[in-house]
Amino acid sequence: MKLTIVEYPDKRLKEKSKVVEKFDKELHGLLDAMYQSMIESKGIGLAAIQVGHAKRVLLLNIPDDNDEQSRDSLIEMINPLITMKEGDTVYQEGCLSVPSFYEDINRFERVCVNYQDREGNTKTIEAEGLLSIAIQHEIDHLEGVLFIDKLSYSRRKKFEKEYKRAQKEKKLSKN
Ligand code: QAP
Ligand code: CO
Repeated sequence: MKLTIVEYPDKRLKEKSKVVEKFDKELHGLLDAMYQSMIESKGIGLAAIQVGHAKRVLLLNIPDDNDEQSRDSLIEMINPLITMKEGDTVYQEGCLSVPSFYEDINRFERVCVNYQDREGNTKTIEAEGLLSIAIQHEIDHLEGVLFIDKLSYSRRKKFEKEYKRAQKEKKLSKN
């Protein structure tokens, strides 16, 4: 299964994803294909809706201290739920669905999350730093929310202008 990344302003990115009830081969196939797409696109996080599947599924793969990404640290979250959030932090975020745009976004510093793994086992994780930010960013995708939706009115206007210009140039360079 070869997946393509859905890019803004595709309407699918606004869909609310559905709870996963079957932890079967089909789900495992989606997870494996998502991992491949995320690594190929040099991403550290990916939600299923970004490859056109409206399921409450996401991947996280934060690089280590040597900036290396290893499959050993891959986290697969199904039906995640934030059970605790505290503190504030700011990070310059990007998104595979909004290529080449980065902006400072406010998030909680620490979160606790309950989720299920690919077999349906319940797990819990406490996260801070980049992992905590990535979890919040990816869970937003499940609700149809993009990081650009969190920008102030003026920064959002600036984004729309810059992004449309970049898209136009992208199209021209294909000819
Ligand atoms: C979400 O984002 C995230 O524009 C994952 O040209 C963001 O993997 C987690 C990417 C901030 C934590 C902090 C973006 C790759 C990857 C681009 C990504 C691009 C190529 C974004
Ligand atoms: Co994203």
